[in-house]
Amino acid sequence: MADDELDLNSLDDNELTEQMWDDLYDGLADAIEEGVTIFLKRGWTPYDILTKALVEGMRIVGVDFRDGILFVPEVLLSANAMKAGMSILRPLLVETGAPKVGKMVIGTVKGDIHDIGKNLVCMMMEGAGFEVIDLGINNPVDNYINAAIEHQAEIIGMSALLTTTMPYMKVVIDALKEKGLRNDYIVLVGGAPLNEAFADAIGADAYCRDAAVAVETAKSLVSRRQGLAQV
Ligand code: B1M
Repeated sequence: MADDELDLNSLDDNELTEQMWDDLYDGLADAIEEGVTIFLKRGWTPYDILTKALVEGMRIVGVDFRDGILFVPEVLLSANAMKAGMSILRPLLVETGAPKVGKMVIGTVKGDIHDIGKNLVCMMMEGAGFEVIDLGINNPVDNYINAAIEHQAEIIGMSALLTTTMPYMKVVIDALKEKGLRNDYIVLVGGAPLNEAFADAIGADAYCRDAAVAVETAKSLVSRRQGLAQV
């Protein structure tokens, strides 16, 4: 290590958390990987590392992006660093011997290429025992409907991060209605600009504020549906 290089191991938990926010801001993927590894060695849960170090760091990036202090190329580096950290946590979050509790197809809607939040939802859902079919980004209606039919999913999940792309969720739900398929699926929606009122207005089953809420909501709606099916 060069003399002027910071030894992340020497930082206490609070200092390391703040250093990781800085490293995420600066798009330093190697440093993020190192920080994640140190926290794991210190006994932090993958979920705490995700939410306290990575997601919070990305929130800070978002504020300066909004205010015109950071620009797309810099935010792409931050996103890249975030993904590097997530890739270490992914196998730990999805480790589960539990039988599959349900199947979800999920993707970011047409016109939208944000995928970090959706990827987090995928990881947490897999960790909770769901089988997840990840459709990626920029999905037109047919991608959701065809995949849901092909994989016999119970849940269709949609993510949107832009106010200009969130209305597309209604296009998907309306297409399900037109095809007489709406009641075959639980439709969950999420993404920073959404809220419960929007989810109600477009006819989704639920708005999920974050990945943990997505898991809880999916579990409760799937078990309610399975209960109804047995009646
Ligand atoms: Co974009 N961007 N971006 N961006 N970007 C936002 C969303 C923005 C709010 C930034 C800002 O101005 N503050 C703003 C949108 C403003 C608006 O619509 N009102 C914005 C903009 C304007 C843009 C561009 C238009 C910029 C430009 O080109 N001039 C452009 C659009 C490109 C496009 O999609 N067509 C653009 C591009 C990009 C990058 C490519 C540089 C990069 C994306 C990289 C990537 O995803 N691979 C990027 C990023 C990183 C962001 C911010 C900074 C961070 C998003 C993120 O990853 N958050 C974002 C600012 C912000 O949101 N604060 C911003 C962390 C993630 C963990 O949270 O995604 O909210 P989130 O996911 C949460 C919950 O929302 C929920 O659970 C997740 C985990 O807890 N959730 C779900 C999400 N999806 C769910 C689905 C579910 C359930 C829950 O289904 C069941």
